[in-house]
Amino acid sequence: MKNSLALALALSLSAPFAVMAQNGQLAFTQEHFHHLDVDKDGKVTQAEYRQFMEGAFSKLDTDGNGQLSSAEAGEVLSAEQFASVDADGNGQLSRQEFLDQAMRDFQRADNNADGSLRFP
Ligand SMILES: [Ca+2]
Ligand SMILES: [Ca+2]
Ligand SMILES: [Ca+2]
Repeated sequence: MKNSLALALALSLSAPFAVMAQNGQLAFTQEHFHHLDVDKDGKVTQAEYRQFMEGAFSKLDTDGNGQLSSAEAGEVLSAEQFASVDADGNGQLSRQEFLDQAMRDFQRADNNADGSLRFP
């Protein structure tokens, strides 16, 4: 669960449909996948994923200071999840911390390490 929290939170934020995780693995619905696959080539590349997560960060950062406070992230992250993304432990999530977590999620989901995700 905490391993894929950034993806889960971004999807839950931006999409009117539920994220499903099965056996601890990321599980996209087809709708999720199409949403992430901006150029509709059937693959979600790292660039597409990163762009999506940048947007999610901006959406969460309601005061626009470039950091997520626990209050801003509180809607989608538990205190424990927040702490695990807050790498330097300063009580704020920087864009870098957020994207680092997101890209770790991507790499974990990219089973064959070809730099893109495909809908199963
Ligand atoms: Ca694509
Ligand atoms: Ca903020
Ligand atoms: Ca931090």
